[in-house]
Amino acid sequence: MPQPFYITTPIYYVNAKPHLGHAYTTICADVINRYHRMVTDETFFLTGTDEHGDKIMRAAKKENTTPRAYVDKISALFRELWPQMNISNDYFIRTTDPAHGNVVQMILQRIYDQGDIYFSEYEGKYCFGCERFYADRELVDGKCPDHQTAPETIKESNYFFKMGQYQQWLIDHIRQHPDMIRPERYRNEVLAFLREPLDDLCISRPKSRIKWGITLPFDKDYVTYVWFDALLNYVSALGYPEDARFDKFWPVVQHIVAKDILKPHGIYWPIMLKAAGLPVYRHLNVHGYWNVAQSKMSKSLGNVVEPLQLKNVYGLDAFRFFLMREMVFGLDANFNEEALVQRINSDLANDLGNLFSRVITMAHKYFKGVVPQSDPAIEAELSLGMPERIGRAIETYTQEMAGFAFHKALSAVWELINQMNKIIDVTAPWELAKAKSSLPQLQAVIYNLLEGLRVISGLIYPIMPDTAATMQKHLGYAPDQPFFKIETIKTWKHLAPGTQLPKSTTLFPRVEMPKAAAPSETAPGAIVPKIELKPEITLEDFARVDLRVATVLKVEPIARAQRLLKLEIDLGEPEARSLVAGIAEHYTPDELIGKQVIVVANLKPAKLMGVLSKGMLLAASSDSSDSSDGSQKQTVALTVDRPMPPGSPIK
Ligand code: ME8
Repeated sequence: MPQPFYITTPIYYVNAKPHLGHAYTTICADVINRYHRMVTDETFFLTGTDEHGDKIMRAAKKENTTPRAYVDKISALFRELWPQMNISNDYFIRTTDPAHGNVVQMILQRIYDQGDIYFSEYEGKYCFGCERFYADRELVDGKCPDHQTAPETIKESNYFFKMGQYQQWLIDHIRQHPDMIRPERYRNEVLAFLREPLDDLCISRPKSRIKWGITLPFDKDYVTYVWFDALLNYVSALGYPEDARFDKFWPVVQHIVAKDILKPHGIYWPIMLKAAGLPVYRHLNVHGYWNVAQSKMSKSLGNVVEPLQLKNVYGLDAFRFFLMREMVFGLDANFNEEALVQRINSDLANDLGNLFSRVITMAHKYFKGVVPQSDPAIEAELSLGMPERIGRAIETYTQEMAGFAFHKALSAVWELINQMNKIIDVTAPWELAKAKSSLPQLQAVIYNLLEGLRVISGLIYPIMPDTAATMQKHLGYAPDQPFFKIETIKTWKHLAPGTQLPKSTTLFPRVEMPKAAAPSETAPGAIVPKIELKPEITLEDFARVDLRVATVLKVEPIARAQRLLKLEIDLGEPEARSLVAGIAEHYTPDELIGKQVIVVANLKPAKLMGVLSKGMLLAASSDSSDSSDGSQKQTVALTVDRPMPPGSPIK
């Protein structure tokens, strides 16, 4: 039974062009929306533009144009950008839509009629940038903390919303719904705000000062405060009050915002909903800032990265992937082109791209591009463990996606990719292809790898929809039968033997860092080694790896695995351990017996080609997993330079 799912982005101000921050939030919403479609939810995805208020009026004036012409122009920039970024929104709302204005007036009237709005004279410090009054305690050195300008003192009569009377109700509501605002740090931040008495909210602006807004239904000389107008877009976009979409989607609404607008969404908005007699949203998902060169990236500071420009340089999917993989949802992240290039080369070109082209190329080389049959008995003998590996990846992926931990969901997929690259190294299909007798093994290995690619193509779909479609096309699925439903992705052996695969393609070419942004200067003529380091780890991460000295007692070859040796090692334990190492091409058994080697002693035991391996031997290799025939590699086992008792820890 499909469940409804409703996701919103903030509606963006039209006082400047779209930038990276807007793109990030909107891509997050798109990813989560596509994910929910994947798990067969019926989804509604809303974005739009916030077009009223003083800020916009001043921006229009600066351009010598009318507010109407100005908002039409900038709103169109947002609306036209989203399809180019594969944003799958169902609706694009503008606060200047007449239907939206009607809903705002209806709700204002309702709250006014029940006595929650009053009229009063007020003198206060007003920041024109924020379009709001500031209490003295909120100012930093007498200045607005966001704009670093001194607010102006203004005195006027205005309408106020009795927010203070709902303060205790809101505290109780947040406590009773622990995951209403997430991640938890933002929930705590809202509760901290609520420890101070909540002032009533000034919700009007006299038309003598600002005309560009929605007129108060109970006083034609005033327009409503821009936040009162803006927040209600989430309700009006569903066709409230008549439309059935409201009844279906409102009860499950989730918002995504950055931390800059936590207060209006975490405090004003639930109280407005309560006063209007509408249910409070289910989740407010709050992310951090993208910082460019260490400072908040924003319109006013001018250090804005043009998202479209980077998408054109590096490709849309690579750009979407980078944003989702690099930022931990909820925390700030630094944006720099170098990190983007590094992720493209290591995660996309090297790990995923290389796996894809190796497997498809081998399917063509050994089976003329026809998906081979795979015998379950042979799969058991080889202990490739693909259904289990896939099951684990999907379980972690679904759990992390549902909780907005996109980077962790992607890590789970990349773990599967790395395991599959390892399977190629260990099973060495090019060796299996040498003897007719190992044809069933070759078929099983290639089929299992193709199935793994099929699953990966499904799982990356929310983040990289175009790449997912390309992969599926190259796995022989017709363009009109892509499968992006989790049930299909999970169906083991969905890929039919006998399917003809199109020729291979390069998913992600390696990219070079643009010259001007190169990280450091090197002396002329110096040889620059091309190494890519894995992401940084902490000392604690490293301390989890138990490295020990072991003495090799016995070595045997493994049938049908020309690259593997079975070792028995003394680790100082009561019994010898068995361990499988991919070094048969580099050592004879005799060379290894008696040698002291270094092993990862606490690695989870795994079966390789039917042999249980309890630990991993460390070896230095002259090349990573780049070569598809594996013949160029130099591999040497790590050892100690003086004899040590077996089991000695490496610290
Ligand atoms: O606040 N990093 O509009 P806005 C990450 N109209 N995200 C960022 C970002 C950054 N450096 N900069 C902006 C408004 N964003 C109101 C909203 S909603 C009823 C009204 C994203 O154009 C992020 O989502 O200033 C942030 O919350 C939003 O843009 C602010 O957009």
